[in-house]
Amino acid sequence: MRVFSGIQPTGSLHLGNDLGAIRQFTDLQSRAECLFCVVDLHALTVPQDPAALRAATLQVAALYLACGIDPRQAVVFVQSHVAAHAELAWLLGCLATTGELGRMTQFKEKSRGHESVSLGLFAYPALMAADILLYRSTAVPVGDDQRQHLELTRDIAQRFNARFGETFPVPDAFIGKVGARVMSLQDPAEKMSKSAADPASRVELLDPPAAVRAKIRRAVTDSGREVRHDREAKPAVSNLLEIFALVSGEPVAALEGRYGDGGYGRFKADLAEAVVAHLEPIQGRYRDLQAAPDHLEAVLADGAVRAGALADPTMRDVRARLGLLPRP
Ligand code: AQP
Repeated sequence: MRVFSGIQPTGSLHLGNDLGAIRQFTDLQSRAECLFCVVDLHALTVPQDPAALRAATLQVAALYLACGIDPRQAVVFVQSHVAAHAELAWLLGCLATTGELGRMTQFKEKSRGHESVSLGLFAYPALMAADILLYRSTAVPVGDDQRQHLELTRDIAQRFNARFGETFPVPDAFIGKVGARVMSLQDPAEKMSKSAADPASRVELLDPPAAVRAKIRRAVTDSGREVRHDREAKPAVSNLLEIFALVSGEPVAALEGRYGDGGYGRFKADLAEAVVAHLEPIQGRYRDLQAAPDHLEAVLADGAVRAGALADPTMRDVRARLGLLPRP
């Protein structure tokens, strides 16, 4: 199994990124060949401040390590350091159609209300397909929101193989059962997101304990006082229960049993402490990495070399199959 996944440096990582994606990365790294990427080219599909993008790219990479990704096991690198991502995105973009790209929910949501958006935002799924197929990846751990993009990657891989001969494995999405869709603390109908306007909607991995406690105290709940998991009738409380289960390791049923109809006050206070305890070691390791920036730089330099070496043979093969002349 070869695993590829990435996170955009579009803001500060939150519990959704951690529980939906990074947790799966750390689970997989000891039993598969893994590549984990900071997808900075994806971030450019919406306007970015250059200094903020640079800082966020390093921050995501540091948080990968702080959350437990081990660069001796997994290849950790920055997307723009391997130029083949952009080249393959162009080639695969010539196989994707405007009809299928226009149907992508993320494109519709991010372009809503704008008269015109970047070509990059429209072509985002072709770049994502390139990221994955460049390494002939077979499994892609992602949150549920990326399911549709992954389906398109599979279609593009199959189309390429059918036209030009068997080149790419058709990758499978690797989506966790719980945590695949962590919802906003302010609106359980919306996913928790880095770029949502209200910072109270998410717990960021680098939030200090006081901020975590305040955000969870202010999190919306449902009517009634019963702590029960029911996504339909109690979407807000169900979301909090899932977060609690994931950060504490206790099953949802055990938490329901403990808090039952005792109201939301004690439940939220204990949830806040469980989240603070979950984040504390991550933040400690993050501070250590900040204190030794050379280490992170070396990890990313090594990652770029290792990723480039895996990408080269794919690109040689793809160019030849498409009819491009070999490079002189
Ligand atoms: N709320 C979430 N619950 C579970 N998983 C999530 N992921 C994101 N939000 C949640 C997963 O995290 C990985 C990285 O996501 P991304 O940064 O590439 O982009 P995204 O999915 O668009 O995440 P955000 O936070 O909402 O970013 P912005 O606001 O920039 O668009 C992916 O595996 C994703 O599924």
